[in-house]
Amino acid sequence: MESYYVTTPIYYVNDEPHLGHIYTTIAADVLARYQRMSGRDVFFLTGVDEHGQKVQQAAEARGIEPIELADQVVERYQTLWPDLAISNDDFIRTSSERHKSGVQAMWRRLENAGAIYKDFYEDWYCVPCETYWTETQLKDAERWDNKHCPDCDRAVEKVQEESYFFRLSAYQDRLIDYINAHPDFIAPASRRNEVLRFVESGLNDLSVSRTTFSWGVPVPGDEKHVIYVWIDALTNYLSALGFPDQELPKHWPADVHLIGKDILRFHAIYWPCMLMAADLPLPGRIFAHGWWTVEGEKMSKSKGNALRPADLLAQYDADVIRYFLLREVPFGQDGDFSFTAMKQRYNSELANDVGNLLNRSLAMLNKYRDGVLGEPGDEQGLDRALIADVEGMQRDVAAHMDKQAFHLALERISLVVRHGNRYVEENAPWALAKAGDDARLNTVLYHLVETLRLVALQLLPFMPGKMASMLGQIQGEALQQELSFSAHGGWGLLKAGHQCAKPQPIFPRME
Ligand code: ME8
Repeated sequence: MESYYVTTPIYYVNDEPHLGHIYTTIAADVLARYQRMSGRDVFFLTGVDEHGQKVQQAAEARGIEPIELADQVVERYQTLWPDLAISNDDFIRTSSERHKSGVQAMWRRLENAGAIYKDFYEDWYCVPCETYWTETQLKDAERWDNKHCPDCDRAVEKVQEESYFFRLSAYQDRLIDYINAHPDFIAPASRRNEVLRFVESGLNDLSVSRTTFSWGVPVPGDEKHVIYVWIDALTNYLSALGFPDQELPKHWPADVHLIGKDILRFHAIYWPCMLMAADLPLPGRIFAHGWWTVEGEKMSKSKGNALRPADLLAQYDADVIRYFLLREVPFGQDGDFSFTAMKQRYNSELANDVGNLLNRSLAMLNKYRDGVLGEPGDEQGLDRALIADVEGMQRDVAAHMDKQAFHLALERISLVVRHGNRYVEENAPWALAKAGDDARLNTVLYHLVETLRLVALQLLPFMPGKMASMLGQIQGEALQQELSFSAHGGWGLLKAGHQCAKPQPIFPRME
């Protein structure tokens, strides 16, 4: 079976889960579910990033050990993910032994390849961003005084210490060649160009160890040094698979690393160069999505306005949240979250379109046929157009999912739902019933139910709970088995004589 490996970033434990974290994880989950249904051997990884100065400081501020802080936040993530129907296959913690041995093995590989050397470091460090800046970079930044982080504008600290370095500069040309030879390696295209320009402007070697704090993985053989948190964090994608015990684990390389645009440089520059140095294959794609603002404002810890998943779940079903986040904003672009927009989309696309088609179709099937499908008669043009649209949807959704274009996939499914509602109007089953045209009525009801079933199958990765209940009303018992596109995606699976349930509204209108 073909492997499919999808990852989320590992989230820092110095913050609580918020909208941004659930966004990436939901997107990864939808991909994982879609690929499972496509028959691939999926490994879906998420987890937490526990090390580094930021976490150590956050723990100190609370008067607890870093590991206690990490345990508390891990608990939150681990109860949150099932609430959002996240089907991750593993959850990696960077404080775990399996991860630490993976990181140390990676370090040794880089060292053996001659990609690491010891020197002195004198530079500027931004603690919140965990980023080192050179004088030149600071001078280029907006502030004239040269003492503020070009990314977050907070004060940077001057640091001078003994440090190990990774020869990032040595991989610059290879990385440029690789990106040029693999146009889909970094997505969306605008991000790819941004990375290319950055790499072409020249890469400096990277300081990859610290002696100023201890909460991290020690450098093998030189324990007063802690491995830089990004070398540590990025290696999670391999350590979770059993690296180094399994030299090339079966799911490596990853098919796609989903990340937010804030951490693009680490994933699209540092990580590929590390892998080249370690002589390991590179991931298939790094997809950087955009950022959410909430009701027009940037979420920030200082403002305390981060949207908490619990506040969302108090008002909306997990499936509706999943649908909205992936439908509202083209994946890759920035967007704004608002409760008004969410309610509008819910009412128009889920209640009025999907819910309505399901309710009216099953209601008519129950009214005219006691819920039992009749033998469909000769196909007419309207029927053939509907089937063609359903089959076109399946092909188009597959193509969109290959590109992580969730919004386009959902839009395409929406077209079929609206087509279904139009088909009801055009065929007016109530008139056929009145006229006693049994053959045509059977055909129309059959086409409606098959359309609904195949729409639900496409929507299943997005809204697993709601669609299971939709399919349950249509298919009943048959739902007990694992659904796949190859076994259940063909038109005509339901046979005459099949009993459907009475309609149960799955998307009641919100006032
Ligand atoms: O960066 N909109 O962890 P982190 C959309 N530990 N997505 C957002 C967001 C927003 N406003 N805010 C955050 C780290 N995110 C590192 C990663 S990976 C080897 C190490 C999401 O807890 C987005 O996916 O700061 C972003 O990349 C991630 O949260 C950052 O999470």
